[in-house]
Amino acid sequence: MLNEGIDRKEIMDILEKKLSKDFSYDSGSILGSMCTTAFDFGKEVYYKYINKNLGDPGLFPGTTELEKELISEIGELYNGKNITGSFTTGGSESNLIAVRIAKKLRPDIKKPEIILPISAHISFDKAADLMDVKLRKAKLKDNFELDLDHFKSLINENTCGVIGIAGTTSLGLIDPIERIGDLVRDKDIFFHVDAAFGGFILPFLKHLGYNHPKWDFSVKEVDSITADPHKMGMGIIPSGGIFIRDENILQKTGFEIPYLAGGNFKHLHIVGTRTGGSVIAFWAILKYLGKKGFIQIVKKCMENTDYLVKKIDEVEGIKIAVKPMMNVVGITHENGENICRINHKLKELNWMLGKFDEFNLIRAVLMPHVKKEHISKFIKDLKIVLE
Ligand code: 0PR
Repeated sequence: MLNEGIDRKEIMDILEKKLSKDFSYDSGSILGSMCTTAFDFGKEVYYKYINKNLGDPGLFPGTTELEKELISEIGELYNGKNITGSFTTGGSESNLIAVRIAKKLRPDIKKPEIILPISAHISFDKAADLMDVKLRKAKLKDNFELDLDHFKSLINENTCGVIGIAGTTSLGLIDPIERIGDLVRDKDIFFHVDAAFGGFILPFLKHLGYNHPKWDFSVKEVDSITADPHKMGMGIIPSGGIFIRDENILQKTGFEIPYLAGGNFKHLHIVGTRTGGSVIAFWAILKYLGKKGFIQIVKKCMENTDYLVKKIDEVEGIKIAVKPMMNVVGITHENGENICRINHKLKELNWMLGKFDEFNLIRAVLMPHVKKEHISKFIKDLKIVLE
């Protein structure tokens, strides 16, 4: 029942008590999340501009301009020119938007199909379910690489879109984006890259000497990219992004909203009212950290990734599933035994990792909040659990 109102202090005490059940990033317990603590300065900016609503851009032309500027700047980071797009609630919304665009651009296909790797995120299943699109999933090889021959064999006259992933949810791997591009060259098939996780690490890994394959707008067949500030961008939860090459997509496929106080406009979103605060916060985070700041953060994450890999190598009976391409480490049994069974024991010791039964692995994500001492402690507990 709603009461007569209680004072702030009491409310804060109640909240502290209730929320003490939550896991915290800085405890190191959260070893399997793709989110992290937002960058401090971003929080300050977010709080200041928390009332901005990009769902009615005519009322907030300043915020709208800032969003455009940010999209274009990130588009350049992804080797694109005049890239358009928008900030979303996260990777799921961005992927839903991409599937919808792929479908809308091909009204001639009565039973539209999308080809994607089996390792793709569940948001594509949601999109397919909601939009009545059929997904055709390509197999992976034993080394978790996409089986491109199988992928190719799934393309047919009903294909309206193909998906590649730059930073898979389970292992942080990058699909052969250029080779997928070859398969759809000069075909009227929309090519979307899901870099929800990879989008704010891959551009900086390059500067640390990692020689990863091309995954962005430098592959000229790539039509759109998902990249999430609330993952490796250290942005406010929730904030995702969709980046689109063709500036006419909005005109061609957007929803028109004619009655708003700020005036008529078109958008691609699932949601209506939309946070401007987290977009402004991300603008501030990118400006503040710059390339140099991000490279520093990414460098630490990769040092910790290498440290975990080295420590796993020293533990008998287990191994890494595959050499990491970014800060995601899959751990599996050396002899093929079920590793997922130990996950609940790790949870009892407060270690929260991801678990992927279909690939027989548990997943650690070395986000900026994970420190070397957390990894050492984790390895100790892992040894105990394995015994
Ligand atoms: N695309 C990829 C490649 C993803 O890994 C994810 C989410 C998404 C899209 C969807 O993003 P949103 O969750 O922003 O809609 N990957 C994580 C996952 O499902 C999300 C996550 C985040 C999971 C924090 C756990 C966690 O603690 O594993």
